[in-house]
Amino acid sequence: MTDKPSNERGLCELYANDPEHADAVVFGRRAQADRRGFLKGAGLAAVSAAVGAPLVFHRTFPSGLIPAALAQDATDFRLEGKDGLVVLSDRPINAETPAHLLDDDITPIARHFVRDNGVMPEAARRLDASGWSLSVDGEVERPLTLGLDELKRRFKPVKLKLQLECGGNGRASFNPPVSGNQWTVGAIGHAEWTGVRYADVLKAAGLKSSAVYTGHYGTDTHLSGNPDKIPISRGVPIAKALEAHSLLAFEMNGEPIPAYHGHPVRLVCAGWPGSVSQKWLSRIWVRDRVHDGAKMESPSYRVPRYPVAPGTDVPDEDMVIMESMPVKSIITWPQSGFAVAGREIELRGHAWAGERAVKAVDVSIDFGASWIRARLGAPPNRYAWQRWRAAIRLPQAGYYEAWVRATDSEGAAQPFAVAWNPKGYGANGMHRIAFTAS
Ligand SMILES: Nc1nc2c(c(=O)[nH]1)N[C@H]1C(S)=C(S)[C@@H](COP(=O)(O)O)O[C@H]1N2
Ligand SMILES: [Mo]
Repeated sequence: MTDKPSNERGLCELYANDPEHADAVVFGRRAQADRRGFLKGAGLAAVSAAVGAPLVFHRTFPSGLIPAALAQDATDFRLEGKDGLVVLSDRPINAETPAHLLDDDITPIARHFVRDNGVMPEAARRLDASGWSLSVDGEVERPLTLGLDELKRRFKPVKLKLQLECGGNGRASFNPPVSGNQWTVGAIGHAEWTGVRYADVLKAAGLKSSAVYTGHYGTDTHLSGNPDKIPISRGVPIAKALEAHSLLAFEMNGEPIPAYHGHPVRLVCAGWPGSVSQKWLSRIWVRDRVHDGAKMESPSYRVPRYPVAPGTDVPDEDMVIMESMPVKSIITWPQSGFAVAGREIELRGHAWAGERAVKAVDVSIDFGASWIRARLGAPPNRYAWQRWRAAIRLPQAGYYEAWVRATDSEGAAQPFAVAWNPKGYGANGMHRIAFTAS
């Protein structure tokens, strides 16, 4: 186990220049404080002094908890065209969105997280689709090669609001830490995608009865510069590809897909780890077996087939491919650190549940001792996130935390602390923010 999250160049530079700041960016101040034992065993008075206000629900404040007020990230890095995102790495580009910037129902392009495994293709950077084509081959009756105009002309356009979440979102909450980008809560976005159905394209090619899985390829290149190496090539079972919400998208929020997000065409196979939604899509290889492309192999995007104790070494053969992402929610208003004047506050945010729907959202302001049911909106379409709101009365002035917990259509609820796994996937512990009332 390593506590260095990544050996990618951007982070190395960051560590070389300012290791303390790098720790805060990469692990979050919460983990940083944890590792130093900063708040270990701190008494109530010390906690109150640290957050700058008395703890109203001090009787239910769990010992050893780091107050959410001290668990915020900061960074000086900026990504062009991305507004306020926290850059975890600049090569490859990995940037997440602070929770309060995810308040919109549709995430603006400037606020949608970016997760690259390799180097963005040059043509995409110039928004040049002239040389682009997509091939569909393998276990099909009629292999296809499609240009952009043909793709748009031949198949019916579909517009859907779809959540896209990185499998590693929330990894920073793992203890012991696991390697990889230390995403906190913001490797999630919810855009309106326009495209054609993956199913329609596969039907046009004619699936053979031997077709069981897809293999996706993009035009991005490997970080090493070696043209024989592929940064990522994942796939899905045929049933997921044929699902009516799986798209070959060419527009994001009504614009041609921007360079960062896969110009000119990407897949969106919602509800599953974001890695199956290939950007800069150039080839679909229909397979007669589970695809074995880059990052399909164990332990990438896999979780143990049985529960494991934190820190356990799990043999590769006991790791299974992650499919649906688990139920999750975030508080998008207020921003952590907000000062309320008065005794009333309306909290709001979004909730989503991978392949499932969200059935209920509950909020606590007393560290989980009691819960308040939030109002929950219906999703505009399947795989869209759902808006929740909760009007709360505060008993007195002081320091509060708001915790949020969503429950899905099968009754699965978010845990306080996530089940640990070796690669840090599917972390869905409750989101917490801090606020004070005066
Ligand atoms: N070609 C290609 N597609 C890719 C990736 C990549 O590195 N290359 N990253 C994947 C991962 S891990 C995620 S989480 C999503 C992120 O999509 P976004 O950058 O549009 O938010 O794209 C996926 N598709
Ligand atoms: Mo991802």
